[in-house]
Amino acid sequence: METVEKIQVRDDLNRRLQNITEWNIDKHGIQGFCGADRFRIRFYAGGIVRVQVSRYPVFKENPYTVLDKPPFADFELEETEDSFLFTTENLHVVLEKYPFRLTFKTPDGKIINADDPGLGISWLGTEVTNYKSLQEGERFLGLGEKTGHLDRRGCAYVNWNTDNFAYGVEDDPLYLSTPFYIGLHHNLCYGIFFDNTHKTTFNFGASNDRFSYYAAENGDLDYYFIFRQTVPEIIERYTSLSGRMELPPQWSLGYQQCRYSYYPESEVLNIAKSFRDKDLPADVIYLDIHYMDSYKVFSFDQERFPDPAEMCKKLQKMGFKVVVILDPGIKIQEDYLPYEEGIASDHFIQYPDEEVYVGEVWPGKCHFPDFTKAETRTWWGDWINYYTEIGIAGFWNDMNEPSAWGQAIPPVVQFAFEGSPSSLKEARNVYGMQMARSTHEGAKRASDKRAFNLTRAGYSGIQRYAAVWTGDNIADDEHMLAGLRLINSMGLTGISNCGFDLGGFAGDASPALFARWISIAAFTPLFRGHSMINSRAAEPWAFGEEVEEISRNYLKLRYKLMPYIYSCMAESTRTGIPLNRSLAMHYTWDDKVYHLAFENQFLFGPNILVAPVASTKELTKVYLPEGKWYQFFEGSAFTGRQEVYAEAGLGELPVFVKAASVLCMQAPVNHSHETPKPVLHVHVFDGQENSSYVHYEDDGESYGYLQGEFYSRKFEFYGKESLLKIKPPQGVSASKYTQLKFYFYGLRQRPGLRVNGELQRIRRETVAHLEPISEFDPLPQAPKKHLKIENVITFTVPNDPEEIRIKWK
Ligand code: MIG
Repeated sequence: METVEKIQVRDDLNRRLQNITEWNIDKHGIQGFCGADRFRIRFYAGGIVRVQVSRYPVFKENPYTVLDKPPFADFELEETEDSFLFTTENLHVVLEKYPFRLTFKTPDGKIINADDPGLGISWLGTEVTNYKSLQEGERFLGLGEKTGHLDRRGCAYVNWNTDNFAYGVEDDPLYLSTPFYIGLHHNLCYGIFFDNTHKTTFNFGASNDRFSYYAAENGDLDYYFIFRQTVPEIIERYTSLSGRMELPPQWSLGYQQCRYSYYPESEVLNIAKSFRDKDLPADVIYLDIHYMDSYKVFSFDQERFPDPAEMCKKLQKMGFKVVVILDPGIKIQEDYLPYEEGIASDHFIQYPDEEVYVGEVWPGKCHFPDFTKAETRTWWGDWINYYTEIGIAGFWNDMNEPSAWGQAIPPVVQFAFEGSPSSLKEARNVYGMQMARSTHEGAKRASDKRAFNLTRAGYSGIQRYAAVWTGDNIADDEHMLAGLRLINSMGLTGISNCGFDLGGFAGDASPALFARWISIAAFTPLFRGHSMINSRAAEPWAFGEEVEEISRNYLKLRYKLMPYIYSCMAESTRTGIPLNRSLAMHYTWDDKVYHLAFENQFLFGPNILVAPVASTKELTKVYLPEGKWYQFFEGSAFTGRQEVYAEAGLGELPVFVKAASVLCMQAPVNHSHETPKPVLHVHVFDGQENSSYVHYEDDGESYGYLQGEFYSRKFEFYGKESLLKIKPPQGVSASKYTQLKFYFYGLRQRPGLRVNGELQRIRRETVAHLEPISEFDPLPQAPKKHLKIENVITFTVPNDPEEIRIKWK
């Protein structure tokens, strides 16, 4: 046995994990010791391997993220003098004994991921680090809400949930920590979820050319290694560990109007009425902190909101749902029930000497609930009833990093951490997620309707409890585009429902910026306008008539796309694959998608490609990946794997649809509780590939879908056979649509269309997804362009439950 220690270092300062001295193989893997340090390796189904290394007498685990472990996988073991070779499913795992080093390989011997031979796993004081050799050409994706580029190679990041007001587009950290990334090289992809809630650092070859690493200030080296063939499969596995989103209420996928703050009641009602008067579809209006009495959560200001239940009723009649902000800080004030109860039942965070911690936030001096304690979560959750009972339908968990004036809560404060008390150092990154969880669980107990829940802070697994928004962004083009990278990156990290403050929170949007931002945001899951106190008015009508018309166009488009959006969200609850997908998700090995000019492009669901453009540009280059693409608004077709120029005047967002696909739309509605016209518009884009798509409907707000109260129907597209099969529906509910109207793009002049064998009579129609914009300029240089597609082949058939077969030549 040789020892690798050449230089003597002080053991407590810099120490490497050493030789394996003892081990024990069991059914699920191996565990043992390297001197005083313990390790354990477990093999799970689906190409997942968990590695734990600890300097403590028992392994430390995060109780909040991996709630259900996948089934164990079988493995074969070959032992040599100085190594173990585990073979499981598609993976070879080599564990060297002297010293402890891990290498993950494919069955044919290609290295997927390997510990740095010299440094492997090491400690600097209490900080534990796993060094991984950089592979040639290795790229890195993920880490959720992190600024920077799509490919994170050469960059380093810190996970430490931070209230970062008006952050710069390169700032780190922000509000949310998801220590999961995907590595890519030589057509191999893997995921690593470093499940440690302490402050963690990820370095993807920043300031060095030797290794990537992840490190945690304290706790164990505890990670899940995931090997799959494709990025979506890795996300599917990662979300099988960290959880998936529940189906949000359909209204929450409509337009949401927020403001810091709308008050009093008359203003809230006026804003809602303006949406209806101006024919601008919307579903949600928010109450920010000014609805509260002295900023006390679970209270209303009596003067501004004398009868909130009555107000909610009026809004409900107009088709609006109300979402209220919740801040965790509980004002220290006698006779304020949440304070009294919190003190009496020990719900607040304390110092180790048992003095209750005091921090200052909006209400003044506050105590903070310890959401890492089950009783406290139940207590907070029960308070949610205060709102649901008066008709509030959604919750907005803010300031939950947690944030307190000074932004430096002393790390010594204590948290119950599910019975193994800990300090802020371990609890900070999960605090926001546990607040969101308390709210979500409370809302579920309080009502049989799905509530909408939104959070600013979170940790891996947050998708189970809430949607996420990217906090206090800035009203400029750079921020808008950087925000899309945050959203797409969250999608790579299991967060399927997220968005940004469209228009920008801090600062004043220009009319052009607002118009562009609302057009782009129509293609993000959370579609919410918000802006800061003392900034200019930022409703869709506040920027002049032209911007109002553009906004109306994209608001209506959003509602026309609702069948597709809702179906994709339903799919995501089962797979974890998000609605917003960086091109790296499906075109992983195409270098162009990482090019700085194209890295913001994304797919919205499986079929729609959006090329975001700054508001100052009228023309842009778009990269179309492999396949064939149709300009969504104009119908023209392009072959992929090329850069094309696309016009991008204000109101004209470059959007493309993938060939060989089906896109289901409906007639516009004013809000999600308005019944759409009973016609499902099925847009079919001809192409050579095969594809399938599951259309999904339910009542949009109850939990009945879990008992089969839904309607879903699979569309199978066979490109080579020129065949579309619509399979019989599933679920016990009826469809809202009694007719299917088809629109075919890319067919020959006389396509000889047959429906169930019968020759179908077709019509030719003009399709316009956007209305023409009025001419506001008295002396225009050129007439305004109306985006439309002429001569689209259409026909309508009843939405019969038997299989429908459509064939063309
Ligand atoms: O200290 O509630 O990110 O969206 O409008 C600021 C007021 C507190 C921060 C949130 C923002 C919200 C604001 N809040």
